[in-house]
Parts: sequence; C-alpha cells; structure tokens
Amino acid sequence: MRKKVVIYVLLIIGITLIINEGCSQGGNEEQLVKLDIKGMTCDHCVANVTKALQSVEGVDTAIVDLENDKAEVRFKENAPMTEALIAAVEKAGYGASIIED
Ligand SMILES: [Cu+2]
Repeated sequence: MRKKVVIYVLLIIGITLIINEGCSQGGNEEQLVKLDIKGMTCDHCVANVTKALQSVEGVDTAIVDLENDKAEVRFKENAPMTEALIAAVEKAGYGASIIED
C-alpha cells in the first residue's frame, strides 16, 4: 500500500516537471534584461557588443540598438547573472549598465 502511494507521488512530480519543461520551451520562462551601452559609434560596434552578449552562457538573443545606445537581452531562467552581461560588454571595450524599469 505504501509503495503505491510513493509511486503515485513520483508520477505526479514527474508529470509536473514535464509540464513545466513544455512551458519554458514556449518562451514563457524567458527573462528580459535591458542595458545601456556606452561607446558604440557604428555597426561594427553593434556587432561586437551583440557577439559579446551572445557569448554569455544562457543568452538566447541579444538585440543591440545603436541609435538609442541600448541592448535587449533575452535569456533562460536562472542564467546568466546580469554581472556576466556587463563584464562581457566591458571586455569587448564598451560600457554597460542595467536599465531598471
Ligand atoms: Cu564602431
């Protein structure tokens, strides 16, 4: 009797995990961070910053806006730390700071 209960509980946990996985694949669990970027002057800079942001583990997309000196980065839940994004941009030779909404 006990064993059956344990198996049911494990089944429910398993199903819950599968459902959550399905949701994150739909993009609902993605996070968005907006950054102010300093030092960009041309499309080459945009490419450098985009590449730097996309090199950070967990980043899905990075859209860099030269005209407004901004970047929008979408990444999977739990990754990456915003500090890692800033560090990557600084390593590429530009400045970055988080835009708080
Ligand atoms: Cu440039």
